Amino acid sequence: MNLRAARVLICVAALSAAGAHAAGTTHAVRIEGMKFIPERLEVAAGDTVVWTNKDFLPHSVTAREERVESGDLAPDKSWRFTARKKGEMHYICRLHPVMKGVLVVK
Ligand SMILES: [Cu+2]
Repeated sequence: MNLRAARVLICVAALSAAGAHAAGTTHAVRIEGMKFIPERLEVAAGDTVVWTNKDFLPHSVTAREERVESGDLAPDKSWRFTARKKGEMHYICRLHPVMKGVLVVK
């Protein structure tokens, strides 16, 4: 086994150890073609959601009522958010308010 493979293995082991204690899993939402994909995502309280902008222009993840704001996400940038409050969080892209998504926290 080369050094790089060994490092990857150690890393995976560390992550699984951390996972045993951490409450939640991580979910991915892609921002592509002026859409949040998936548009509706169900997660458990304590889970983390990572939005990644795969478009060529900046976007945001904004839920004003919940005071959730990613800031402008440049192309290829990601933003992570840990969902703590149960319920539906409706969000938009502040720069293109036609873009809508909903995070359902159970
Ligand atoms: Cu946008």
